[in-house]
Formats: sequence, C-alpha cells, structure tokens
Amino acid sequence: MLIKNTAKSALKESQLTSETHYTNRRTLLKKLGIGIASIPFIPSAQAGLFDAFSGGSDVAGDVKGAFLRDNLQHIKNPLFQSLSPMTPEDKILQYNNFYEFGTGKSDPFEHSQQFKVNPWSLTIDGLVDKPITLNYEDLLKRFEIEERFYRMRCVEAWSMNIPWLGFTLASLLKSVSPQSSAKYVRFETLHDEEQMRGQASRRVGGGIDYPYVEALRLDEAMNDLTLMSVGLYGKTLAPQNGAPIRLVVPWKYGFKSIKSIVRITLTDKEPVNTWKKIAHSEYGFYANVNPEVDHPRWTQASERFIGDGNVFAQTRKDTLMFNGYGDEVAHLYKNLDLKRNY
Ligand SMILES: Nc1nc2c(c(=O)[nH]1)N[C@H]1C(S)=C(S)[C@@H](COP(=O)(O)O)O[C@H]1N2
Ligand SMILES: [Mo]
Repeated sequence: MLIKNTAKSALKESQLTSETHYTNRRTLLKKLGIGIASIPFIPSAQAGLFDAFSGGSDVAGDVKGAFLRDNLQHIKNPLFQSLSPMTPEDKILQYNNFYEFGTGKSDPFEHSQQFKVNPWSLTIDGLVDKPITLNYEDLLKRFEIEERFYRMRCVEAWSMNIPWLGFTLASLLKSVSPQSSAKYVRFETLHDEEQMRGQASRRVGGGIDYPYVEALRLDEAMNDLTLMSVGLYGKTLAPQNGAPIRLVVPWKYGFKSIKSIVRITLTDKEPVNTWKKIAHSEYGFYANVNPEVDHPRWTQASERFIGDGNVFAQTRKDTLMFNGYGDEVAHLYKNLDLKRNY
C-alpha cells in the first residue's frame, strides 16, 4: 500500500469467470435437483465447473471437499444473498494483496501455488478457559459452514463483491470460553520464509516485519458479520486468498482481513496491527470503511469496483459508510470519534 504498483495485471479476459457463470451454475444445480447444500467441493480453487461435476481431483493430496459439503448451511438472511454484480472468480483469484508473496497484484497468484495448507495448525490461546489447537480437518468440519456474499473494500480504493464460505468467528470464540478480562483478539499469519518469498526478503515483502498481525476489539470479533473464511465461489480457498483460513471483516478496510492464520490470541491490551505499525498516520487500528475520512494521500469517498471488464477500468462508485453495513455495526462505535479513530 505504500508501494505504488504499476505492474499490469496478469488477467486475460478470456480466463474470466463471469457473475452469470456462477449464477447459471447455481441455477443449473437447482434444476438438476442438486441444490446449493450439495455442491461438490473441490480442494483446488482452480477446479472449474466441469471438475465440480466429475468429482474433482485431490490436487494437493488434500482432505476431500465432502467436509465442506456436509456442513454447508445456506443461511436465511437475505442480506447475504442480494449482492450484485458478483466479482468474477478469476479476478478474486488473480488480483490480490498478500505481501508475503510479493507486493504486486499478480504476485500472490504467481508465487503461492506450492503453498502447503495441509497439515495446518491454528492455535487459539491467551485469556480463554479452553485453549485449543485445530488441524486442517477441524477447520472444515467442526463449525457450520455458511455462504455469505460480502462487499470487500480495500484501503487502496478498489472493491469487489465476494461469495465467501465460512463460519462466524463468534462460534469459534464461544467454543474456547473467553475470560471476562479479554478485550481484544489478535491474529497472526504463518511465518515461513521457505514458503513465503516476501518473508525471506524485505525488498520482496514490502519491508514488513513478519508475521503479519491484525486485531479486533472483542465486541467486533463477536459481531455476526465477522467471518472465518475457508472458501469462496463454492470451493476451498486458494493460497493467494489466504488458505486454509482467513478473517473477513466486511465493514473494515481489506487489510484487517488477515490471511493464512496460525494463531488467535485473546488479550486485555490493544495489539499493534501490522499496517498501523508501518504508518500509523495512514492506517489505524479501527480501519472502518468511512467515505468521510480520507487517506492522507487519496480520497476514500469513492472506489473502483472490480467487476466484468478490465480491472483498471474506471467503474467508480460511491463508498458507503461502514461499507454498507451500518445497521449491523454502527452501534459498536457510538462513543467513538471516528475521525480520530480511523
Ligand atoms: N497476511 C496477510 N493478510 C492480508 C494481506 C497481506 O498482505 N498479508 N493483505 C490484506 C489486504 S490489504 C487486502 S485488501 C486483503 C485482500 O484479500 P484478497 O486478496 O483475498 O482479495 O487481504 C488482506 N490480508
Ligand atoms: Mo487492502
């Protein structure tokens, strides 16, 4: 975000999955009587529609997608199903920020395909009565998987609409019994210089001190919108999107939605998140999407929506307060000066 990226995207129009493709797929499944709850899940996010019907191959020697399939609950709240247009799948897979793999938008896609997501270990510790460590299978099996369509707004003023799969962070936190002294939740990304070229070289990794760290207040973490995502577009997450598990906080700038999480720690002090540490005058702890508080170097009043067509096409739209989720989250900030606490 500090580094200006002028590199052209690797996207080719011919590779793009359109929103209608996804919609049609769902309609098709319905017609076949398969229904959304039994979409076959494919471990590789690159598996296409054809693979989905043929059962798919276990590309990474991975756990079978049936775990996701068996747990998928299509949730009732229409809020999560009325987003249009959806950003095409290939753009969500190829236009990324994941500095551990490089700072260019196509670096994560190009340099993460060998990333190992299984075995995985996610530890939840700190001020909790029942700390646990979950393995890869637990992440997909233990909690009810829901599909949710969310807006995603990067602090760099571009945005997408993404159909996530995941479970609420609240359900995970309840299972570890937070202590009454816990006030914040701190998240940490994997640190593995052998797998992540940006961690092995400060130049490649944008000068960040890894591991990448993010944090939420406990009440933000417990909000029903806050998702632990394990998939998108009906498939398990691709490495570049934060496999095997990442956070999704749709009313905050994208940098809060930390990827490839290995540790979640409950604390009583406000943790220092990575981007605040790098440039606290530009990136704060809260990072709520707010069209009235500009970034020191650019406006936050509008955004470039990435839909069909070239990713740099200027399809601008107005940015919404809390990214359009004010009804769900505005109450969390009643007593907070949002200009000071950006
Ligand atoms: N570990 C880690 N998590 C991260 C980032 C990162 O560089 N490293 N980038 C963030 C930013 S700035 C954004 S906008 C989103 C992008 O998510 P996406 O590539 O899946 O769209 O991931 C966030 N999570
Ligand atoms: Mo971002």
